Amino acid sequence: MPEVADGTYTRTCPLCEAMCGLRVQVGNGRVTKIRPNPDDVWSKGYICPKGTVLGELHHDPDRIRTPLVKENGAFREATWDEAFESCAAGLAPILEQDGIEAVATYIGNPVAHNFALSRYIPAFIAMSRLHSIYSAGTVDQWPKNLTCALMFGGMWSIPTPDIARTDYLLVLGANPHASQGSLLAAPNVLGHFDAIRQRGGRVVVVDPRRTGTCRHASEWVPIRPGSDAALLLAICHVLFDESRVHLRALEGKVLGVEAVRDACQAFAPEAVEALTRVEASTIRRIARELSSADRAAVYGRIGLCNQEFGTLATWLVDVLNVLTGNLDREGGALWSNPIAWSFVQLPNPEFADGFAFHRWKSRVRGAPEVLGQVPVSCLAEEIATPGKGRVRGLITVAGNPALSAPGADRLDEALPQLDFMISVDNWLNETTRHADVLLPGLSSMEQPHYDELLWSWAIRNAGKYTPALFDPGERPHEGQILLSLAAILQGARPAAIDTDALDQLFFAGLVAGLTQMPGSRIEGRDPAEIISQCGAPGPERILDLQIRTGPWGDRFGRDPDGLRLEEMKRHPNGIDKGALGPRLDEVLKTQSGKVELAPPYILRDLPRLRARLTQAPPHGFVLVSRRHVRSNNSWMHNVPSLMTGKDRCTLLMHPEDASALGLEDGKAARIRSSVGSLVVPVEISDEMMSGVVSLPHGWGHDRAGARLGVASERPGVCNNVLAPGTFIDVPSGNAAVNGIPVEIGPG
Ligand SMILES: Nc1nc2c(c(=O)[nH]1)N[C@H]1C(S)=C(S)[C@@H](COP(=O)(O)OP(=O)(O)OC[C@H]3O[C@@H](n4cnc5c(=O)[nH]c(N)nc54)[C@H](O)[C@@H]3O)O[C@H]1N2
Ligand SMILES: Nc1nc2c(c(=O)[nH]1)N[C@H]1C(S)=C(S)[C@@H](COP(=O)(O)OP(=O)(O)OC[C@H]3O[C@@H](n4cnc5c(=O)[nH]c(N)nc54)[C@H](O)[C@@H]3O)O[C@H]1N2
Ligand code: SF4
Ligand SMILES: [Mo]
Repeated sequence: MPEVADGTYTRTCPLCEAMCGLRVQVGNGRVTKIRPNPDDVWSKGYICPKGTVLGELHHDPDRIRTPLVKENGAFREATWDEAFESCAAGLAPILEQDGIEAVATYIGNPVAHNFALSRYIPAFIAMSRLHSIYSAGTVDQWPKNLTCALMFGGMWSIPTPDIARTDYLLVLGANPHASQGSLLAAPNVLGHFDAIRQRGGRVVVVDPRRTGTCRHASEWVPIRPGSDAALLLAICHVLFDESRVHLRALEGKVLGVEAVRDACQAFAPEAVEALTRVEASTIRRIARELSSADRAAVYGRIGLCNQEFGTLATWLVDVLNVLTGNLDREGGALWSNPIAWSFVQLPNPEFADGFAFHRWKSRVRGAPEVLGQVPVSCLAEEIATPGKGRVRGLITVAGNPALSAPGADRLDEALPQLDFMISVDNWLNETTRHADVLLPGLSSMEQPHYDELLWSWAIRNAGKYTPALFDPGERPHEGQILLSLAAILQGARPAAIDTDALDQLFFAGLVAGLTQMPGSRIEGRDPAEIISQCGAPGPERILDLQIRTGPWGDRFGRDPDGLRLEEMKRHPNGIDKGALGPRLDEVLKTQSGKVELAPPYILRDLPRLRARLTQAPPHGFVLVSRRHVRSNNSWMHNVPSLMTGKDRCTLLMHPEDASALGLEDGKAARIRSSVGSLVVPVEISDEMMSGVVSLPHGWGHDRAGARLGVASERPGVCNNVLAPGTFIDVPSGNAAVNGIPVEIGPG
């Protein structure tokens, strides 16, 4: 008997920030087809090729459904009780001898997309008392977190470009043609770019590669990787020089305008030409266009963050939005106000007295802590270097750092040196093959869906709930897995763990915190009274709380017509509360109560950039990364229908560069950096600017012991073998996986 009745079901795709609405057809207990949902209030029928493969992911014969425990070097299937007993037995000697300090966790990207993980990762961190925390964040948005912390007072107070209403959009280091938008949640981003042009506006894309996004833009501006901060400072320079700074409604709400004026003195357009390879006249023109447009927004993403001057470049995006008076303004950059708030919006008690960095340093390299983390590239040496404080135990949660971290091969060599490793993951892959215990979560279709984090930078104030489609039976959701692991880390015996009781403890703390939080929508209420109105433990109860205490919530009876989860459930196509509006006063949490345009910590990095202006531009090639719409970081290459067509793991190179090196299209080249070397087929294309080559990230599926039948047939190579772990953006510690100096020759 099929467990699900034949029919068509409404769902939200959990794979990326576009959060598209889907219609899933089920026959005989299997997904037979997935189409876009035209009635979805948010995505209105938009979808990309990945949205159609959720069935393939769910039915993937390689997806792990039963816990695996390693015995004598080989995995065997185990019961959940056995698996947790193994976790406790494996961690016990480490905890007894060296304490919790010797156990680290690595938190991967899907945590942000998974219904249960996103709502229980805070509980896991708090209850386990783990403090050695690594994450994909330090190869991603750490510079943005840093600049938002200092400028606006919240590391996740990230303004989103209002692409639906702007007239002028300056895009740097983002390729929504592949990514579908990042720190910018919007379905059909490129459709918005087209619409901007159709209404007479302009879209300018700054990128060393003429990406698919450029086909939807008015102009492509090629730039030398890593030099965007100089370009943006030169734009600021022109704004000051030509009296084009107009704060508009921000007048009186901003500190540090003069300091920015001083900072960009040395960066006249002519002074940055050689470094950026962008002509001074182009820079002046962009500055004039940006400041004359009625409504304009600057938007930067991974190409800005994952580079040597990630913090400066990321900071300057919002500096320009302020100097042109477009921050917190319709058609500029605005903060969303989602139906269900996210945990990341809660005040962080660690920084109650303001943000402090470098509070401690990593043991081996001495890398300073920033926002509670050191670069993920430190993890390999922290495991491999003997001595007091060595990382002996590791818990990975939905992450594949053996491919995604810079210096990936070093980590791959270090992981077997751990005394014990646990992975919470749905596949046996390059990372999890090293685990001693693999604890699988549910598939996205075996659990409800409602994005926890991503609505925080959505282009509309909205929300969407999807119930589970397939019954997971007795298998625990990842919240229960994490709570069990937290208890084990605190010394509990697995047989004695009651995850509902732990859930209750976490939830009660959350409610109590909200009742005491000034300005919260249940401030001053009795926590017991609130909890009595909530349902059973689980991620849905947390979501219900997030909705009911959100801007449109029922405030537990205070606003009887307000929203609650029950009401969301009656609207499977989502609820839309309209376009974004100004809310700076609500968002701003700096100590000064103003936007801090020139935080000293950020300005301190300027001399490092200024030095580059007078240095001779480096010779040789630099490597950047790319994404493809049919991949998702490292973990969707096992989906047969996404793997058809020509090889995608190629080294993109300009025709003149290829002919100078005597390389032919489709033939192998050897690419070397200071830390590694790879052989990879060349793909010649004039979409690359000369001197820059590009490899996709997330490949290299040829490792023994992984169980990825489809991916291993076309493994590709891991570009992070070439990424030196010490090549970082200094203020944030974020990895510079773009702009890596490389040498290239025949393969
Ligand atoms: N060179 C280079 N390196 C990069 C980047 C780059 O552009 N260039 N990009 C960086 C960025 S932005 C990111 S975000 C990171 C990503 O780095 P990671 O988060 O480490 O890697 P992913 O490839 O996203 O791996 C996701 C893991 O989660 C598992 N998984 C998938 N779905 C689920 C689920 O529902 N539950 C559980 N428990 N597990 C699940 C997968 O099997 C896989 O093991 O990579 C970074 N690394
Ligand atoms: N299909 C698909 N979608 C995804 C992902 C995926 O792997 N596949 N990953 C998801 C994740 S985790 C993230 S973080 C987002 C990322 O989303 P995006 O930021 O849009 O990421 P990319 O598509 O890698 O585009 C980055 C662009 O930066 C350019 N670039 C590199 N170096 C520089 C530089 O120094 N300066 C400038 N100006 N540009 C530079 C690259 O050439 C590339 O075109 O995508 C998400 N969405
Ligand atoms: S753009 Fe594609 S992967 Fe992203 S949510 Fe939509 S269908 Fe899913
Ligand atoms: Mo990412």
